[in-house]
Amino acid sequence: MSNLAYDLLAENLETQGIQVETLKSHLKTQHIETPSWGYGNSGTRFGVFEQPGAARNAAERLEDAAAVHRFTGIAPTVALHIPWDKTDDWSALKQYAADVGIGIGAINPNVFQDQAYKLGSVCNPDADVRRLAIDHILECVDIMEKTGSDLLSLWFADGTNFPGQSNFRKRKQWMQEALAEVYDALPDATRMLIEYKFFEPAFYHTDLPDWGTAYLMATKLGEKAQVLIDLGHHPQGTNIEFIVAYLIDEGKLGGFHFNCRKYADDDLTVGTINPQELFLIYTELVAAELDPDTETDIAYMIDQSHNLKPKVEASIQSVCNLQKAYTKALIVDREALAAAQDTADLVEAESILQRAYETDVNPLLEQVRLETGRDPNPLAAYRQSGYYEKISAARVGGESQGWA
Ligand code: PSV
Ligand code: MN
Repeated sequence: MSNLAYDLLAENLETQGIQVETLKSHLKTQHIETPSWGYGNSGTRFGVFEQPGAARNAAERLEDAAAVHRFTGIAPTVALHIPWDKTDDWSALKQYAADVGIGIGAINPNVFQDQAYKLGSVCNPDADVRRLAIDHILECVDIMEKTGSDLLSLWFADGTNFPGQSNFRKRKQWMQEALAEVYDALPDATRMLIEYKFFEPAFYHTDLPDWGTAYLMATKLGEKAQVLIDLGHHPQGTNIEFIVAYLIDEGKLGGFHFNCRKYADDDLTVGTINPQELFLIYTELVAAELDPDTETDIAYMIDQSHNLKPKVEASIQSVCNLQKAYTKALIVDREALAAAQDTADLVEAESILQRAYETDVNPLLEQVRLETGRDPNPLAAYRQSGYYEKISAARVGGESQGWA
């Protein structure tokens, strides 16, 4: 069946020298990982509002991630957080994931919630606590082997709240020692991603506050260690696309945590308030993807907790926003942009980006979904599917294992 809007867009793109079949093949292989913790009840430090149908355990979180993949077609894996998703039978959980149609992605150790970590984990002045934290991360390396995951995603809440509280240089060395021990335990063909965050939960200093400190650690460790950028973890106004380009050029960009920071961390759905920033970030990512001389292996993950929106819907919406940003970055006229940059034609260079950003790519995305056997409108199809009603009726009572 011919779709007029798609035909017109395709014709328009072809006239601009873009091969639509190649473009569609990029879109069909896009891979966004959703977080298991986005499917369970969560909240702010002021409270947690429970939702009907919220996933209570790892199995239910896998089911929801699989539902997001069924409707979007580009979210085939889910990240796990340990101990929130801990089980005593990993092979059964792995099999269940395969049964419901989802793969297990990054393993995230949790060295921030236990009482022992009140003054930090791998940078805690108490050697016993540092040992506890390292042992937990090593347990997660073991879980990687049991689940077939090839990514260990590390974030440390370590920092201090008061001047004089702790010795910065000792803490730096403890961080290095801990990461080195974990690095040595990593199985072949796996990677460690080091995430930074400039503040919270500590407010005086943070041990890995920015891409530079994470980069330094990753560089000291070796090839298997790379930096993870979480969009929510920068001061206001930071040019994240520049950090992306810089780390790619150094071969050190390993992964992303997508979300939207309005005030702090993962406040909102990726691409809601900052769609242009997201597009500019993707413009750098796509530039590397299309460059035969640049090698990248970047894990694209969402890191959001959906406190008010229905969780599966919010995840579908997030995945679709990322799909749109990627598409717009793929239709940037790269040759014309390079020419405008070479001749310092500032107005033309910006206009080229603007033209791509302002293009309505929805007809193309609808076509791609049809060609991959999905409904052209994932959110509407999900709403009609009855999944939400089914989980709301089935998931009543019981203990919740996780954040809340
Ligand atoms: C911390 O704010 C963070 O971004 C880390 O990635 C954690 O693993 C995640 O959020 C969940 O708390
Ligand atoms: Mn994160």
